[in-house]
Amino acid sequence: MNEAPQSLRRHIAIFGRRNVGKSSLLNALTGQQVAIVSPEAGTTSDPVNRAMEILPLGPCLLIDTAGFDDVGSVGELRNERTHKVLDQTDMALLVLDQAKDLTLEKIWLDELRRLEIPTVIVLNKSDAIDSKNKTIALIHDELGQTPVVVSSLKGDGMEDLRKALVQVTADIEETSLTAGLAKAGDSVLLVMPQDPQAPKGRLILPQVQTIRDLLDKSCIISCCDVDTLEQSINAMKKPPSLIITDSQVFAQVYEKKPDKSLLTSFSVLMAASKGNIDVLIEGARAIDRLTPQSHVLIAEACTHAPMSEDIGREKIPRMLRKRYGETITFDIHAGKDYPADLKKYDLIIHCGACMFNRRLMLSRIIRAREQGVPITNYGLAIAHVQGILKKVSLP
Ligand SMILES: Nc1nc2c(ncn2[C@@H]2O[C@H](COP(=O)(O)OP(=O)(O)OP(=O)(O)O)[C@@H](O)[C@H]2O)c(=O)[nH]1
Ligand code: SF4
Ligand SMILES: [Mg+2]
Repeated sequence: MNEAPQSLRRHIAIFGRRNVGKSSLLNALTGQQVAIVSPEAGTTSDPVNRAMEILPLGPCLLIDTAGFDDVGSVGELRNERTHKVLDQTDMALLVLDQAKDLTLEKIWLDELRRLEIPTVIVLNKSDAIDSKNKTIALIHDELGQTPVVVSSLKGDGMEDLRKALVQVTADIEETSLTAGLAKAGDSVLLVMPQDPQAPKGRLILPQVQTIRDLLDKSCIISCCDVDTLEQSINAMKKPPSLIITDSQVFAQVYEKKPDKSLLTSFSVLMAASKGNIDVLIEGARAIDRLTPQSHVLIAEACTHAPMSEDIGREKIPRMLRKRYGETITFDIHAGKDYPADLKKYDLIIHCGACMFNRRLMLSRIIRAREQGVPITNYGLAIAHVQGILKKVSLP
């Protein structure tokens, strides 16, 4: 339980052709022989994950992949798996061991740049390269970036690689969940109804993460249910500066909240920390442009057994049917299998992605944007339909 959840680890994926030393690099970075290495091309057939701390980056998940130049029908399948890793990649290491033909590397680098994934180019096998400076210059000319030079075999250059990773991290820093909404000494009231959807005996991840974020900021935290909201506020010497609510009871909480208290929801905080909040708000407004013929994709990032009164499968469809009638249609996709072709949809309503890293949500947002389909999340959709979105405080 002391381990950082995967969603909070920086996902660093290692890409490159077969045999360039990707698995050796993972071993050299972790200081352990975790990935199988061999002179045979195609040794790694499926992505291999390894959790580790990289100081000062903190908890990371290194992902070793199969070489992206694999051939044949099985090779094609491996390439597809490697390509799928992009969806969860916060940072990439693009590994090469020569500079003669960089056509494939160029294609991959273009894809990484398109997905806005910060990338470090790594020239491996420095111990076996004769004209190092010439090779570095060629790579720079072809790919527009100077490689970090390492030898995974000898362990050389690992410190330079860590430094390069730290440098690119600045681009993808996840901000504090309550950034700009709460500061040290503020009193914050959390409205957390524990309905049948809530897991028995524990709190859900967005609530746990919010409490941790507020504790780190030295805020004064209180929790209540909607039924005890008024009592809780009355018991306070002054109104809380911020109320964070479960989005399903937005409207009730808004009715009862003191004028001076800011109001937001756990899902709004998640939307801001996991994705691009502006795009997701724009997506929520697209609800007004739906018609009785619209086709909506409900996307859940993980698979869980549907529950009665499930927010994605029941509450949101019911809410939109009430407005647009029974002919509006919904497709539900759960887990990592997110449809590649989104064009048939008029709107995507995504879950809060609490179990996943920021990159997964960002890559889904980029894909939706490229295909011209608006995307929002559960909490923002509910807030918009209830007419509360304008009144919600954004981090
Ligand atoms: N000389 C030298 N050889 C290396 C270095 N890094 C890896 N190798 C060798 O290169 C070969 C391939 O290494 P791997 O780490 O298996 O390469 P890979 O990219 O994971 O290969 P696939 O899994 O087949 O895609 C092995 O024989 C390694 O010993 C290095 O820094 N220097
Ligand atoms: S479906 Fe989405 S919001 Fe629900 S637990 Fe999974 S990742 Fe979190
Ligand atoms: Mg390998």
